[in-house]
Amino acid sequence: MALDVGKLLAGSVQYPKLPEVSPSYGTAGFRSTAVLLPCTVFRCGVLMALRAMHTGAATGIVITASHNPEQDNGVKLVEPSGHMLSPSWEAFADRLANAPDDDALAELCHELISQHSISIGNATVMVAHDSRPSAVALVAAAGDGISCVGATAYACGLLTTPQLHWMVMKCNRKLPHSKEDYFHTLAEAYEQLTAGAATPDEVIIVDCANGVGANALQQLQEKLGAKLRLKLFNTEVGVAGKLNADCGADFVQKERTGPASMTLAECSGRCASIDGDADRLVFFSQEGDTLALLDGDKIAALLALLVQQLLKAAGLEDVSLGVVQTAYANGASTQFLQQLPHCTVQCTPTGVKHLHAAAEKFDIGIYFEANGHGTVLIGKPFLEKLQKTSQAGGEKLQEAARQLEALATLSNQAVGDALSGLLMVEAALQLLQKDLQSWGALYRDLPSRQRKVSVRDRSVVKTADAERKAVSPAGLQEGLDKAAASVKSGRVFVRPSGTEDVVRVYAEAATQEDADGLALEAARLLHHLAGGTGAEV
Ligand code: G16
Repeated sequence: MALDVGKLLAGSVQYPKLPEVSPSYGTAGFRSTAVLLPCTVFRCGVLMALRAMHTGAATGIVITASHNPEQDNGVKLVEPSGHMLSPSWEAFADRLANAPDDDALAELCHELISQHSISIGNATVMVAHDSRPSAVALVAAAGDGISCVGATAYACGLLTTPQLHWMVMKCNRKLPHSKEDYFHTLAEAYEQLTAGAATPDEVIIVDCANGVGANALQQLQEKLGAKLRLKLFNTEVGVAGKLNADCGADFVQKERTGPASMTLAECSGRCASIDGDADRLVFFSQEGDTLALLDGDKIAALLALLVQQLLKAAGLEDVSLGVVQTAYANGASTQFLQQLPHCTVQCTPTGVKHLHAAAEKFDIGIYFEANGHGTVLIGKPFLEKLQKTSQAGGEKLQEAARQLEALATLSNQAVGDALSGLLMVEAALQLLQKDLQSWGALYRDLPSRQRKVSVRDRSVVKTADAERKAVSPAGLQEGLDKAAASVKSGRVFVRPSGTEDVVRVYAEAATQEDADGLALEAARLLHHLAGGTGAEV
């Protein structure tokens, strides 16, 4: 069948391309103020329909701007494997999003169709959305884009981002993949992994960012029953102005303070915080005046210890175990992981797509960004080995092998998932007999500081070496090196954000004062050399 150009163009005129808007595929898809997005989302519908036809499998779209403000929205694109859109298609996504509304759009589609020998025919794109008010219009735009090239949009409704990724992955593996199956699978795997361990006395307090994760956690709680008790805060889903407002994983991690709506007493329990689309997770507990933050780095360290304990018990220490981080990983966490036996530590650029690809190369790959985005990947060859172990050997060995299998089911194999992560952390704490204090004491974070700098055009800042070095503008890296060398244990880098129109600065040092000073100096330098806007930093 050929592409129906008339139908495509008739669809596209409903979502006109605004000349002043130049969308760019960033760290995790397209993101902007919601009112500017309908055209981009319509075209993402077209793209993911063609990707589904090309692969002969379902693809996915999630309408979400994650931790960003409520008035923003965005689109995350999901491969048939459940991973993020293949980077080899990103450039095309950009071209499609920026094409004018005329024959050029059809020509571009024809180029993609012929380049990949796509045969136009039936295909499915699964579409979900978070709780933003702009979701309805954008879901309709995606649906129109999907149907105008002849594919079917399967409306999955209000879901967490990782839930949709999981459903696409399971659907294409011809496994049960309903919303209900997701909760059932997680709860059952958690029960298997923790069988024999004492159920925690403590209630886990979860800050839900007033987002879709609140609904999802309620459903998960129903499945978990008394195995794990959750008390949910910030559950005003769909209430105007509440989403991510002074709460959620990004707020807690960046501001180093508990959510504004929670009392000090509530914040001093065993607390977790997720973000607006429930793909990030951090733990915290208020201790006197300070907030003990257990971020993605600490989660990776805890899960690495759990995996090592299970591998040892199963007699499988010869497998390759890797932990993948980004430049944002606290230097103390990297040092901690590097001294673990049989554990390789790797650094990639920011973005789950990079970490996931690197983690997949290990038998067991743990990846976490410091912001709490991550999961544990357990590869098929390893699982086959495990199944043999489960059938042979002594009782203890078999038990550990079964636990590793349960961990492989509990951890979302498609993408980082706050719900799955929460259960993995709780299971690890029980099996390693740790509480938040002893977990936090695994290593002591170096003091750090993050800042944002607005510049005229953030693309002038270019980086190399997994974003640890700035290669442009000229003189920036030399200035950063000099500043870092002037303080004890100083480390600093800058990188353009792929989700916000800012350049980010990260600095760490032996003291908080030095980390703050280093971040400020780097921000000033950046403002000066990269065309800073607004007041001098
Ligand atoms: C997204 C990505 C993350 C990334 C974050 C910030 O998270 O999925 O991998 O760390 O953006 O990226 P940047 O620093 O480029 O703005 P989320 O939770 O917003 O979808």
